[in-house]
Amino acid sequence: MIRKYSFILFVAAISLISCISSKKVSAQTTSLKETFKNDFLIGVAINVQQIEEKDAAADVLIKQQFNAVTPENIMKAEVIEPKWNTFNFDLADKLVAFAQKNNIKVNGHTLIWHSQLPAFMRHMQSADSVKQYFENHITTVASRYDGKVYSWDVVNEALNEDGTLRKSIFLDKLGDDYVVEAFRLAQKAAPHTKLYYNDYNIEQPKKRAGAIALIKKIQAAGVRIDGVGIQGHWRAYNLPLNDIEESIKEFSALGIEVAFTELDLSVLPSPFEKVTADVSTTAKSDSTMNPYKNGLPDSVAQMQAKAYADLFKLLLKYKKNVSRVTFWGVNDAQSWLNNFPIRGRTDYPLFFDRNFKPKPAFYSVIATKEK
Ligand code: 9MR
Repeated sequence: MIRKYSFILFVAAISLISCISSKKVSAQTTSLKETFKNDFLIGVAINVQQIEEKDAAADVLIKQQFNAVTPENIMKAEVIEPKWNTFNFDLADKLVAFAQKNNIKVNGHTLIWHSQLPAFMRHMQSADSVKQYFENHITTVASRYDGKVYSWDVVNEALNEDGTLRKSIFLDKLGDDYVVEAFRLAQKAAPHTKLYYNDYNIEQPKKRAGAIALIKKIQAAGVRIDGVGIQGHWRAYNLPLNDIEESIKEFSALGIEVAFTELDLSVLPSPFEKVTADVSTTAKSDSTMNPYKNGLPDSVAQMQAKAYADLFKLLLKYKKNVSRVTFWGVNDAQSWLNNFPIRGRTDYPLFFDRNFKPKPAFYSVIATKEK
């Protein structure tokens, strides 16, 4: 009897060990950054826990899989300059030290954005004050990290869907040229850092045309712009591959790099016909809007794997033009999409699941290189 039970225990222990180690081996044997090392950087957005190395499972993956990081929130204005001319560089300094130690490049996100502004900025009336803030913020932050940050999203999301400039405190108080001026200031403060314009939906024809006009305007002013960041918040079941290809061609023709800066492919139904990453957008939920709260069906995981593989095949075709592909979060649990545009859903947009285990999308993308 005792022998029988010990055998059962033994078998259970062996299968547990092999289960744990097979999970580990599969995560360790293949690495995205190794696989694509001759093609483009592979980045990931990281949060405070991850910067401070307090998230052990994420820490392993970040170091093993990625050679670029973007701070998901901590370099945004409300965090880094919470009070007028009072800067808090603690977390950004930690991020830079973490990246240096692990031979990872940092993309600074972001110097000028209409959203997540410090409270003191939101109701500023005088154009002079906005100008002072604008110059001081860009100069102080960009110069502190010159060369330590590999690239900056100098301006984020300045465009409307029709390609015109978005209404914001900067447009309102500084006028049409504020984007050019942001790049001029960044160029002066950070001569050793690449300068990018970053936005969502700029693969779409109208918004893309607006981005091209903006980039041309910066170039015509004799100001440096090194690249454009297409955010890449898309839906796995509706990936705009043709628009993405057209965008790579058209942006590259301007002599700049193209990066995919915030990639995630949602598998959830959207309450909107058009995709948006505008963080102020919200929608109400109903039972049809959260179909996979108990797990991701294999058919959906496979559909997503195919979409990611199709995307990477295209990016490999244009590897000379594509500088970096950054995922917006380490694993599905971290994704902003669990709360956007409907709060409290369960989305699965990334390569690693809630147990940090690689999903079919991870393997299908690795396979695009295995021929
Ligand atoms: O992922 C970020 C989330 O944690 C923040 O709450 C949100 C607030 O604005 O910003 C998210 O990141 C955004 C990025 O900075 C700019 N493009 C859209 C991203 C997703 O909203």
